[in-house]
Amino acid sequence: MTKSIILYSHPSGPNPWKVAIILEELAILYETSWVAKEDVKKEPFVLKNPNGRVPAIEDPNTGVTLFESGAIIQYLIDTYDKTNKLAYTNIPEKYLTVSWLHVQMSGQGPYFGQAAWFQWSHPEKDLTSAIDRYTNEIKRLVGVIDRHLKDTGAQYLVGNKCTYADLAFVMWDQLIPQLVSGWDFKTEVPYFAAWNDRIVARPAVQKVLADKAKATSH
Ligand SMILES: N[C@@H](CCC(=O)N[C@@H](CS)C(=O)NCC(=O)O)C(=O)O
Repeated sequence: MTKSIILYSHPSGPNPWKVAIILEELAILYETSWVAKEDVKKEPFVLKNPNGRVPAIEDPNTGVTLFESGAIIQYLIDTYDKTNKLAYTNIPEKYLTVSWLHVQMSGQGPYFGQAAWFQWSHPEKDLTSAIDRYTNEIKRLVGVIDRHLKDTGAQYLVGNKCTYADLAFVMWDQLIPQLVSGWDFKTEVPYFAAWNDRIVARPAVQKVLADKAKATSH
């Protein structure tokens, strides 16, 4: 497994960076191939991801091409996490980790994404009810994680090990101060805030946040 994986990405959205975090955590060789926004829905990129979005990967070590960040993360764990650094093998922990990844993919990603769309990109501007809907969903979901961490007394979503599911949340969570302006979440959801701080402090996450800042600065 010595050839570099190609990660198809573009600088601004959080989803490709979720995959970069797993690549960094597992010290997997990779190169980033930037796909311009106007090219994601066209050939040749749609031959890699029929849904026309980044991320996608190509792994020359196995011949696998994959799309959807959650599926890519599970592939990287199954193929490269031989010491189970970021995953459990025992049941139910193994599947509870999958549950939280699904919460990220079906809840956090889409709702945070819609909040961002209606605040920053939608052409019409009289959008109070749409913005309220999605910012309330952000607060609800953050509250779910806060309560879960409080109830279990654990450091992470599944027990006391940081898994790929915890890591999948961190890029979107970085946007909370911008998406829900004026929300003192450090005080209102302290278990969530401490969990987020633990994840952000990891060297792999720091590296990816620095790479993203660099990629978006020009
Ligand atoms: N569910 C997908 C979402 C991917 C996604 O929305 N990617 C954004 C960038 S963060 C994108 O490609 N946007 C361009 C577009 O939709 O045209 C995943 O997690 O991989």
